[in-house]
Amino acid sequence: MLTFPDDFLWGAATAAYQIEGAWQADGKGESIWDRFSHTPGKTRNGDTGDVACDHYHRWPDDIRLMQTLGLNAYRFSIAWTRILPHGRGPVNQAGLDFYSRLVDGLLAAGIAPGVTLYHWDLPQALQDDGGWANRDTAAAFVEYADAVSRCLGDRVKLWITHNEPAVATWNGHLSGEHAPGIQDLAAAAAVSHHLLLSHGWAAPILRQNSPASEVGITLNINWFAAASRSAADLDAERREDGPWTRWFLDPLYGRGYPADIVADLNADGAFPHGVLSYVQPGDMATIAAPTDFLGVNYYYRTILRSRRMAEADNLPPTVVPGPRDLDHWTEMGWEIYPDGLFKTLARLAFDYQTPKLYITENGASYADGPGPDGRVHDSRRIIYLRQHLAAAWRAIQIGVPLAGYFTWSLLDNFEWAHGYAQRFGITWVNYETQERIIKQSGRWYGEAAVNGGFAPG
Ligand code: IFM
Repeated sequence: MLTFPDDFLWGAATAAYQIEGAWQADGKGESIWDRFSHTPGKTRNGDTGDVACDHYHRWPDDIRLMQTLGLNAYRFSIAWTRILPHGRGPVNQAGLDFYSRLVDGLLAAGIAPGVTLYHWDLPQALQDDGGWANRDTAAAFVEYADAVSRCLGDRVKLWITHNEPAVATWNGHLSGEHAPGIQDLAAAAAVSHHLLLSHGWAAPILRQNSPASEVGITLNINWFAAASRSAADLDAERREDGPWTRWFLDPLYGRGYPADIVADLNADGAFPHGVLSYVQPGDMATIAAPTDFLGVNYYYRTILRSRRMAEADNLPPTVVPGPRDLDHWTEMGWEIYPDGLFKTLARLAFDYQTPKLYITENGASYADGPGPDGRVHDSRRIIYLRQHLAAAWRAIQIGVPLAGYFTWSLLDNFEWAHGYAQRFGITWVNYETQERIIKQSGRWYGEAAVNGGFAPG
């Protein structure tokens, strides 16, 4: 039996835009994801989060689902536009009431609420003023954090300021595959800084309004590995891990922005005034103020091979393709590599000396739906969860301060640019009828939660 600590959090995670629907209900304003998904060609099949899992109306059922599973924690995000429809200004009480009812419902069910304040759905009104590239947006975030934590601060256990700022930065402002769909390296760099700055500014407010809670941030940290020990391949690894991981981790842990990546970016020619021209005195200390925990979203490994034929070449590294069978890769095309979770947790604990860690997301996309018996036999997801939880358990054995695990996701949901084509849930959702069916993986995970561990498979 792999037994976890008694107070370990066994949870599931979701995000507002991916499950709530009700995109215009009760005074909610428009977000950048509303605008983006309503723009033709931006998401697969033109899918939107307009209805999604209709969680806005079905949340009592979804709490019952978690109770049936035996979970003791739930991580969800708040839609900024329900609270401040235009980003700042008067509070929309109906929006706050919705989350207040949800939190009360969770507590009544014995489930600890963990709130993410920003899971990518910026108010469109703030985007119209420059979005995260504009420093004022960080100040608006503080107003929003204050309004939410004044209301929920007496009941929330975990506050996560941001979810995966790297994705909001690079996918939203460099590749443009996510909202707001911008492709501008200089803007992206400023966005990353303002996201981190807003975290640093909001953390003390959250602490003040919610003294009994823990405050942190969630980063997506996957495992990057060089295809060989050659200098060129090691450099390819550095060039991926740098912007995706160290660019965010290093400032948060007092190391400043990594000098090698600053140099790479400067070499790009996109920064006439230098890469860090948007950094003001005091910012780095604000960003590095200690937090209670770091949230880690881990999914896969990427193996990198250099394409540089000569030192002067500036070709981006290439990803080494794998066999792509579904026993080794999920339907997202992500390699299954549980050891990467173990190594990531060890890296964070031993290199960055993080005080406490939560795995705030981990899971797999497989399309399995109900079989003739009405059940969803998603055995590959069970294997994925078992292997990753075993890696987490091993990390605890070597001294990593891991305090909880939230699987992604409680429900199948809107997977951003992939629309509804990718299903990550431990609960299957029929998007026509909104019926929910707990998958076999959900049953397995629930049993592990209730027993505080599981037999190694
Ligand atoms: O669905 C996303 C989530 O919103 C953020 N982390 C990764 C998940 C799967 O892609």
